[in-house]
Amino acid sequence: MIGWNGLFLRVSLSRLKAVAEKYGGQIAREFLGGRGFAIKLLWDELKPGVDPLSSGNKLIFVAGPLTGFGLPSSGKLVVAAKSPLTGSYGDGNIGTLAAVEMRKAGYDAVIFEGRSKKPVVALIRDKQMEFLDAGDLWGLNSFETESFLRREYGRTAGILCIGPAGENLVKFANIVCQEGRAGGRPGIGAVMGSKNLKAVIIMGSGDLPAAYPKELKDLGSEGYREIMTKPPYGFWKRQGTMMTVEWSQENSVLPTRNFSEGVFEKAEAIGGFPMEEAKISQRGCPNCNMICGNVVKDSYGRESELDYENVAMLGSNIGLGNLRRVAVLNRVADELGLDTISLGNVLGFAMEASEKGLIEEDYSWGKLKATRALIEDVAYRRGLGNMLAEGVRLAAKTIGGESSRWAMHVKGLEVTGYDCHAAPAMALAFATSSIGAHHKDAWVISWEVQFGRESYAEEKVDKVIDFQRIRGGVFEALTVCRLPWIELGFELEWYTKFLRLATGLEMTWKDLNVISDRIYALIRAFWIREFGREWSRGMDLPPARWFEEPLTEGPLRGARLDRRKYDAMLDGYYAKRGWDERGIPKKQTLRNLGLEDVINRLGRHVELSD
Ligand code: PTT
Ligand code: SF4
Repeated sequence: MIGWNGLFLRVSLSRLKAVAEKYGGQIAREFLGGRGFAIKLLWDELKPGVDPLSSGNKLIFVAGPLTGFGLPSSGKLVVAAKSPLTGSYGDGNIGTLAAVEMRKAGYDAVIFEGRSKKPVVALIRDKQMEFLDAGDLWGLNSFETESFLRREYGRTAGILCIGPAGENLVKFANIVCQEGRAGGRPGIGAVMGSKNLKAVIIMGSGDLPAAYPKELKDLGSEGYREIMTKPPYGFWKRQGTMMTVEWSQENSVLPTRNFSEGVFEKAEAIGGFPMEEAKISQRGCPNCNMICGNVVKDSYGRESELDYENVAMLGSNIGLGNLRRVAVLNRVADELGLDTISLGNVLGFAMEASEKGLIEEDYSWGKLKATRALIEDVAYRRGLGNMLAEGVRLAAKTIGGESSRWAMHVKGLEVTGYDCHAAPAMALAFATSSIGAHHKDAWVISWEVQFGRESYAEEKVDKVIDFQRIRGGVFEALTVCRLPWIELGFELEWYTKFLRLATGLEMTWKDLNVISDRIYALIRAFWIREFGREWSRGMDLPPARWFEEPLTEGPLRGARLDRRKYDAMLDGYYAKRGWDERGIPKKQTLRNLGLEDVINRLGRHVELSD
């Protein structure tokens, strides 16, 4: 096995011990890395029904076979665990030096098990492992924690940490690094907090093994040059994902006031162009020459790194039309270690509940001071904040009434920044994504706008699956950034070439798609195992609001999803995936994907179709 290190580091936080563990080439060939390894480990090792915030859950940091080589946008890491927000498989993809350092330290993954009695920092320095007392760090925000550790370990150490939200087990707490990279939307930061693990520092000094090192290096350099020749490169460097604000507004998909509308009257004030005026610098992930983190000064003069999702969810979705104020909320979310997307959802939900008189507290749309205070209440679990800290699904259960109709989530994970009243394919993508409502697996909205919004044609189902294979499967398993491909048109063939030179394996995209389908089927099996007889195809539905309440503003006024046509689309989706009418993989499908062992184990929880 070359390209992979062939080693996992298994860390017991209960015993404060770590062992390096070899793994075989078969898992590498069948699951590649990243999300593939994460689901394989969680499926094999977690007890079904384990409480995600108990010591029985495992927190996995895992890279892919391209991570750490000098290849375009390859400094990313998958962070995964059973999610406390959804109750099933959860992960995120974070740009971090820790990805590169972990691979140079000789590991492809670090698996944290158990729970430390006291707060600790795990320090991995090549093959040495230490546990540092984190008593003084507990309670600090993520920026303070990182800067404290950097003073000791320097600029090049890989550092991942949690803020107070992770410590307080907020169900959508994430992991933060480099003052603005953040990942693990489905509460992976809360899992880290439940283990009393405040931060992880990784420093590696080894060389990564490659099948053809010189050729790989040369092709990497060529790839970097190629990226710079792509026509959208210049504009991308100026705006990054922020260009999407104007696009979403033009196409009536900008989430507005808790996804009740797709256009926002103050969109112009929070878009890519005002961002350019406010921009003071740019940051990004390691090994990337198209860095896209736009740093602006917020209303208080503090730095805040903006991406589209942050602005859509903490701007239009809560009725806030001032970029520097949005930047205030984004900065606070980063410091506290809260996922901005779920946060924007629970805030929008609370504002709507307040407007409708379902809660006593007065939270009007778009008020900076009150919203900021509410965000802190969420992180510290005070008052209404404590209820919102459970995520929008549970908050709606608590409030009751009709509120679950406009609690914007799928399977418990809050919807990301695209309104789908008039976007059936994107709604299907959210509904069938492997972790709940995230666009990462299949961002089909831009394609759908060109194809035609009204249609529920088979091509849409094909496109969702196609994207899930490429993005949710291959990019997440390789753990490289998908933005060079999707935003600049950096061709997919580069990745099969990189993989061959790194690992010696000749794989076509057809081969990679099979790996992808295996990963997707295993993640689905994990969901079914966790929910057992409670599982139903109703879990693959987008939020009720998109079916029931038409848009009242903008060019698509009157639009809403059609339930009957959506159901037909979902049937088509299941059939193409080889899943039955409940959305459960059939025995033959599992066999075809080399997942025979899953048949028996899953069969104990639900009846499987042939
Ligand atoms: C990702 C999700 C996104 S998706 C954004 S903005 W985006 C939000 N960013 C947050 C943030 O910032 N602070 C915070 N406290 N919470 C945040 N939550 C939200 O998290 C991110 C980039 C982006 S910016 C995107 S689309 C792409 N995502 C990729 C992916 O998922 N896979 C992949 N192979 N490549 C990707 N490239 C791009 O990476 P999650 P990052 Mg992210 C301030 O974490 O859980 O996956 O959710 O990690 O390093 O910040 O890079 O318009
Ligand atoms: Fe990170 Fe952006 Fe570069 Fe992707 S394009 S690797 S998200 S800086």
